[in-house]
Amino acid sequence: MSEISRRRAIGALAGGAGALSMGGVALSREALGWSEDEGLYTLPPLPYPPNALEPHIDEQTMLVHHGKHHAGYVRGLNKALEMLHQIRTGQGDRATLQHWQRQLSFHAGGHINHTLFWNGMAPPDHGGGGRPTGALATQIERDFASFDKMAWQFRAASASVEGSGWGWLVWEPLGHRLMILQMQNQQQMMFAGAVPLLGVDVWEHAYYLRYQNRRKDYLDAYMNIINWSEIGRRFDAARA
Ligand code: MN3
Repeated sequence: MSEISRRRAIGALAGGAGALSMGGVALSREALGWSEDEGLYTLPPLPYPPNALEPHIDEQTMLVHHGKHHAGYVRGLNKALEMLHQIRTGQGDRATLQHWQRQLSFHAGGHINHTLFWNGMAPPDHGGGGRPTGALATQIERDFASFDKMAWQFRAASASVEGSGWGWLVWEPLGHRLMILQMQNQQQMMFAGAVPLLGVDVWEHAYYLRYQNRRKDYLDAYMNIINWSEIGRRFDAARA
């Protein structure tokens, strides 16, 4: 996924098509936690209480996933940016450039993926689950024949990611169509131009406490908490 596409996705997330009110919290430019004053990324709060997605995703998983794993990506991103700054200005070891470039890609991927992930879910009684409507629903029918076929491929592709990674529904703007992709780790196997719309985390840390090795059960549960209105908003923004 190119940086431009990531920025487009985050720009959309940040309210380019109008602020979204979710759980009383309006998403804004601060959705990604960038602090202009400090020149650092900060961990954005969850858009709902950590127990809000029970029983589909349990509170302890949410607390550890957000407070430890996602926080780690934010720290890693800031560290990579700082080390690359030092290398550019002659204070750092140029021989380590490749290492920090890899760190940048991995941790920026982690931070953006998780920010999209949290905001792409909602409790079932606050808009989670169901099916998309509007232009996204029409596009899904065009590109996958039906919502059910898309949902099947999304779950199957996500279930079969080797090791740690993500399943994504993306907008491919050149072909003007939706696609489902697998992502390994936080950044591999996405192609330039793909705009992320819906992504599910299939690292074991996302489901192991409740589901152990039953990734498919976790994915079935995940379908009950997808915030389709937010995904539809990202789709509209990606095509604008
Ligand atoms: Mn994760």
